[in-house]
Amino acid sequence: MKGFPVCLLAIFLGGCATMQPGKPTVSILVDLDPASVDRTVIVESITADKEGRLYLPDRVTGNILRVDPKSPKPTVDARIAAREIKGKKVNAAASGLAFNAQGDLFIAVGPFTEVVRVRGADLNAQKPGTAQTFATGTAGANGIVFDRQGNLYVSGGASGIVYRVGPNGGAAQSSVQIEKFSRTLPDGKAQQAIVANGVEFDSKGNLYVADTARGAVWKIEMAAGGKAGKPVILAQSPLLEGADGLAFDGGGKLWVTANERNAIVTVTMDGKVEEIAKNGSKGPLEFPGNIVFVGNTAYVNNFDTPRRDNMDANGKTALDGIGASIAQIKP
Ligand SMILES: [Ca+2]
Ligand SMILES: [Ca+2]
Repeated sequence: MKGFPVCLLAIFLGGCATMQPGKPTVSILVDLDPASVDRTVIVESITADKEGRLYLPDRVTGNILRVDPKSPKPTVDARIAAREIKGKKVNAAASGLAFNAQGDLFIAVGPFTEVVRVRGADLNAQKPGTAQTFATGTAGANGIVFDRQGNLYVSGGASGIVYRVGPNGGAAQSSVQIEKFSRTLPDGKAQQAIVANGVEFDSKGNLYVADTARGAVWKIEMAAGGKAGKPVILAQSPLLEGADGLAFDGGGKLWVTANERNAIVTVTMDGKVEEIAKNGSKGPLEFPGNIVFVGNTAYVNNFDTPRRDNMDANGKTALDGIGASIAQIKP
């Protein structure tokens, strides 16, 4: 009843739902490994194409999974082949992914220190395409995002570097440096040192970087021509510990997954942090990795890493809950 007077007023102003302060609902769209809860599929990130279909790279197989929310049965639409590096087989273990304006899909692959590309025409469940090298020299490649000029920005994890790659790919250049930092998790043992994780642009072309280690979001103003300003902290809060993926909603509010807290929080442009959803180890959020909006619905990949609030009562595994999956958040 708390929102009732506001809602009554809103009826006269022509709307009600958007005025209601009620919490959004979180549920599971699809279990990506229905026979298991034990990481036979591992998805660290999610994105959507222009038609609203969802894409997630599976670290176990190198498959790029596609899920249409209207009929959520995953298909394999492309693959990232494992490589032999220094005599050892190295799996792609892909992280962030993003489409460019032309509809080609780009995927950050930390173990290759590369960003790879699948052409839009090769995203095909009947004949899955194979990813090819697009950008090199991106050590710790994690989150990726395009600016409006078609330049690709790639976060470098614990190094704090955000790389920049032109629209034609090639060797990455350092664009932004977030100061290094490390935090000890509440177990007193695990160290969290990733300061450049999820990356996102706002409508004005400013860059935002999720700082997992500090529990913070950085803002970087970008001058015309792409020169980056000095990073400033937009928000820092215990609610943001484990900050991983970022996405703006239609109202210009930044949504952040706080992976190690099994939580989703929002950050306003004046730095106010608010918790939207949080749960224990049983889900529906299980170490949420990234977030993407399709209309008013947000989709989140459950990375399901056994850490902090996502661990079972035994403090070692994350076997309760559903495991690798996509959670949906509806207003
Ligand atoms: Ca499962
Ligand atoms: Ca789990």
